[in-house]
Amino acid sequence: MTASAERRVRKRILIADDELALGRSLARVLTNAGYEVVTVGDGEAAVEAIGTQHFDVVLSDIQMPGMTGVDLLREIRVHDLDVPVVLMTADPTIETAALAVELGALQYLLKPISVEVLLQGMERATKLSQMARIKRQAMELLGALEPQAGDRAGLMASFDRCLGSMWMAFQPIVRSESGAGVYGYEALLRSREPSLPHPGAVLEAAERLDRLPELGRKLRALAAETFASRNDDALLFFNLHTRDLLDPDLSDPAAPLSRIAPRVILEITERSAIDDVKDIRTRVAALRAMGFRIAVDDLGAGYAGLTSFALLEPEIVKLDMSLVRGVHASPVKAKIIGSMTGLCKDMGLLVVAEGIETVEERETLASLGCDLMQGYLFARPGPPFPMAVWP
Ligand code: G
Ligand code: MN
Repeated sequence: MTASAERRVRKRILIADDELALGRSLARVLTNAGYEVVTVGDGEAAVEAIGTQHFDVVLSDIQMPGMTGVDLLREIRVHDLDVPVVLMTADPTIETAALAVELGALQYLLKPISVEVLLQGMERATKLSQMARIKRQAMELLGALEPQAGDRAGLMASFDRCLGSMWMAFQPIVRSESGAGVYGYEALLRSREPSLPHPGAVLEAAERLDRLPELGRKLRALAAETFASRNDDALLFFNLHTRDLLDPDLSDPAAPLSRIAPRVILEITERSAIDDVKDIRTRVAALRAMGFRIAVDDLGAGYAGLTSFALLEPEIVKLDMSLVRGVHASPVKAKIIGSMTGLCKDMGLLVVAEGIETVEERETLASLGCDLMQGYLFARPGPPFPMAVWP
């Protein structure tokens, strides 16, 4: 099925609310909008429905007798890891609502809910529900991640040497349409330390030595310093470690990267968990208020589910290169990418395809709707700033 055909199937919504009149009126609005709706009056009935039927979205009240919406969320995850759960509450101060989002609810809606907010919320939720399914297909296709092993000896000395000699490479990100017009550059850590030869090794060392904040600050300063000298409108794509979100320096207005925030896209990878970062939504909102934009990196190769979309509300997504590789010869990959780009377009997100190495991959990705492209085909990462070609 194509992405548009998938979208035409009627989506099923489960409403759980002990105020039956309200549940019915929500159901009426959603049915008129083309959804198939099942309404139940408490959490227990909701759990039973979830166990026996398929739903694309669950819309539940937070305070219900017997079982709260948050308990319900936990129960639902026993049966279905992906279905988006949207919570409703009449109490804007309620802490459970914010907590529920950190636990895995997609969002919460404040009662009374206007028709417009309801329909918008359900449209986003059904799109993300499809996204979660497609991501799971991608992960099954690509296989799980392998844990990294390592050796501890000499790590401290190696890391010190590395910090003193590392540099930032930049790789252009080009527009799919205009034949290599540069949209921005991704900054990439490069090490000169032989015992920590690639970025993964440097990050792992920093993690084990508890020195991630120091590494992050240094990298942000290096990238910002180099980029500040450009006076065009190219954007800087900068990779954050999830731990960086906890560093006050990241949101310090005086920090070097903060000063060019409106030109910066912060990439946050799906390869590590973000839902254990305390107050992540507040932190991301503060970054956005400073002008930063957010990209979900490595889509298709990391965690399944909707956490990254729910917590980060990204402006940009970057498809992992394992999905991109050989896409012209893989109908399964092409279908997955086509569905992802279709959904992202509907949600107003830009899609970057990473790791493009051949003209065949580029042509297929352009036809599948990727807006932006990055890879050795256009330019390898290099000292500031490599020229992009369009072979
Ligand atoms: O995790 P993230 O997607 O930020 O990593 C990007 C990495 O991919 C960089 O280390 C970069 O050197 C590498 N890279 C960039 N373009 C290509 C490419 O076309 N092919 C391959 N194999 N690697 C690439
Ligand atoms: Mn990246």
